[in-house]
Amino acid sequence: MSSYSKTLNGVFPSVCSLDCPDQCSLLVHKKEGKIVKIEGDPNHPVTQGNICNKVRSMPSRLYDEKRLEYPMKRVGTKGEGAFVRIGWEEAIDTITSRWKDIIVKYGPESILPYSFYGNMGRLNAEGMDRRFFHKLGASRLDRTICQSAGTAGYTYTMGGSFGIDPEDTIYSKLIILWGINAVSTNMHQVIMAQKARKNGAKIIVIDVHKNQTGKMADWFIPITPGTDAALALGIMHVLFAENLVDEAFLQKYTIGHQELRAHVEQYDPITVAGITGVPSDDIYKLARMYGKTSPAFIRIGNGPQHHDNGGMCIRTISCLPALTGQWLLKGGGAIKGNSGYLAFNTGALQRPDLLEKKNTRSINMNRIGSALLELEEPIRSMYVYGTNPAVVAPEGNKVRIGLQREDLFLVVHDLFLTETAQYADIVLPATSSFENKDIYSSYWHHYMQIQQPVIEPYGESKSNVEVFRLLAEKMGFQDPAFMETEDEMIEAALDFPANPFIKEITAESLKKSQFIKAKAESLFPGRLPTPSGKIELYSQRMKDDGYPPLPTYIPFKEENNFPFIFVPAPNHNFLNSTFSNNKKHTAMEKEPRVHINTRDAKIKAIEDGDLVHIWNERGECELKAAVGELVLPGTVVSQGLWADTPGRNQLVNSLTPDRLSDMGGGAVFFSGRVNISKSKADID
Ligand SMILES: Nc1nc2c(c(=O)[nH]1)N[C@H]1C(S)=C(S)[C@@H](COP(=O)(O)OP(=O)(O)OC[C@H]3O[C@@H](n4cnc5c(=O)[nH]c(N)nc54)[C@H](O)[C@@H]3O)O[C@H]1N2
Ligand SMILES: Nc1nc2c(c(=O)[nH]1)N[C@H]1C(S)=C(S)[C@@H](COP(=O)(O)OP(=O)(O)OC[C@H]3O[C@@H](n4cnc5c(=O)[nH]c(N)nc54)[C@H](O)[C@@H]3O)O[C@H]1N2
Ligand SMILES: [Mo]
Repeated sequence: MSSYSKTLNGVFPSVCSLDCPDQCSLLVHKKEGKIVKIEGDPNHPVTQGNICNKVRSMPSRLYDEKRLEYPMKRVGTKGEGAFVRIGWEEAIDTITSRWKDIIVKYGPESILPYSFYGNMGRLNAEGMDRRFFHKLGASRLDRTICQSAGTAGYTYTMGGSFGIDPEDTIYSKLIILWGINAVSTNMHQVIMAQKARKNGAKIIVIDVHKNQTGKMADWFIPITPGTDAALALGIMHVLFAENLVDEAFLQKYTIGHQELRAHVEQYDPITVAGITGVPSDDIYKLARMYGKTSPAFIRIGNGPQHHDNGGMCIRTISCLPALTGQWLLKGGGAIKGNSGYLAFNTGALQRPDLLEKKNTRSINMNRIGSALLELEEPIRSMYVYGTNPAVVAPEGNKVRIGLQREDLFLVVHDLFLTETAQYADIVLPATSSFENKDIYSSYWHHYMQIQQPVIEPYGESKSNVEVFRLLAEKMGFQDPAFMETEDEMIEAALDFPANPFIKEITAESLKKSQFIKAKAESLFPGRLPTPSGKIELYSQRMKDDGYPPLPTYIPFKEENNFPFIFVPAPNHNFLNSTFSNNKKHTAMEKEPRVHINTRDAKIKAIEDGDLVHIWNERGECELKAAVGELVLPGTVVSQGLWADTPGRNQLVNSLTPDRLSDMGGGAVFFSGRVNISKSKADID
């Protein structure tokens, strides 16, 4: 049991556990033992006292009447959602005895852990759970739903998740928010961009949707989905053609610039305009602005990499700062992800050595529907925690049919009876992060933070760490790894001489300071973790892996002939599907809508506010039409992963494909095509 603060009233330092780059430092106000208010910590150099609406309203989620209080077992048919209360002992007994049975009959690989970062705490998201499933010998899960395509692409160019310090972006003179809805998803980047703007910087947003972020830009550039690599190559074409490149930087810190110069000749602005929908004059203007303004900063978002060609797209965009030598300037360069600076000892935390069979099968989480339905060696049991695949995973209809399999023993551990939990045989109640001890490392800023438990566990809920300890004990696992306390796990994770940047970050120093910055050095001069040690404009490693070695535009995979590319992006007031079941948050977000261009709406006889059907061969859903000029013709955009609502089909992921992106086994949520009609009768 982790001990929590017994002080009933007061203000406690805390961390936001949500899967968000900002990873805010919080001050939690407690009254009579309950959290009554959450605000941003004014002392944290990035948070600076500002937090989003979602987390300011978090107390209403923590004490939502629907919050799970005790374990339950299914009594009705699968998916019906009928459960009765049981005790923890029965729950743990049932799970372990079913698993022992399954292991004897079918082997441990017929059990699959299925998790993501509903809580970013390292011990709870990827600590004791990993140890447990390694020891069990369960199938491994390829956790690729979020940023893996882009990370793979960025890594080919830059060697790892290393960009610039976001705190330096206040010095930028040109800021390109590229495929990131930062107003909603990275608000502190926007605050810094606005500071830079006060000092004369211009903000450019490149997106398929003029959302809140596009609206605050000095220049919004709409683009056809999945064509950003072509735009980046068009910029490179102009930079080389007009001698706007930094030859000295290219010579010293990159390889392949001569090959790149010849290669981008084919991407002239007229050709690129034809691919991207960005007028050639704008491509010239953008390239010249980028070539002539220093320091220039590109914040690379997640949108462009959720595509068939997402890896190559990010690989291509990440070549740009090198062309004009931006990396040498404070506030120049790019950020795709920065988790490299806070790398910790995953070996000690996750203990992969406990997995005996080294060639244990691995299942890509993006293909969970197909995996549940089609694997020759079936998944007989799945244990879901920190994620809600019935809503967030692609090919949603397949996922739900898979979850409904009578012969699948499904356990779900969550704070709520999520859409996924509705299909469970056993439901376990989870503590919120405010009830746990954990450490947090951001994938955008450079701070590591500690969470000390602020409140007592809600009802009978338990943390992921605690549940896996109980499961280990009942499975008879003797390894001391399963008896470690949270403090010991933190010490093990932070003991990592391989990353000198975190040398001064220890369990002790974190307890004292709450957050500590990685002692990162600037990337240049220095050796990058690429094979050559330089920025790889030409990548031999890509060639060896079967990709074009130079940045290249690759069109989408062919699918159906439906007229629209469908981009079901996140919204402002939810965090993926989290908050979609909390009244306060849904009230702020109102209702799910699909943005469609006026021209397309006219052809389809759709008016603003109409309830429209969206469909393809994978599924259908219905959303309210928002008609206007916020998206280009041929593209439709929805926002948010909405909870199931009786009488409405709002499952946007029933339409998304579960094929994998070009790199990293990533998800391609935004590369599917759909048709739209005003009434359901028009579908046939
Ligand atoms: N409020 C809120 N914040 C969040 C989340 C949330 O759900 N809600 N989710 C969190 C998580 S897990 C993540 S990964 C991040 C994601 O946050 P972001 O990095 O912002 O990524 P997305 O919101 O997926 O997409 C960003 C933008 O890409 C656009 N887009 C889609 N396809 C393309 C394309 O081909 N080209 C270009 N240029 N733009 C394109 C979309 O319209 C969208 O505006 O946010 C985190 N923060
Ligand atoms: N159409 C479409 N689909 C998408 C995306 C998109 O942009 N469009 N974005 C994708 C991306 S980038 C991501 S990252 C995924 C994210 O998808 P998920 O990882 O599924 O994220 P959430 O929907 O927030 O669900 C997290 C769940 O974890 C639970 N949880 C929180 N803390 C704990 C804990 O400590 N223990 C346990 N056991 N449970 C906990 C929450 O209650 C919640 O139900 O969605 C992907 N799906
Ligand atoms: Mo994500």
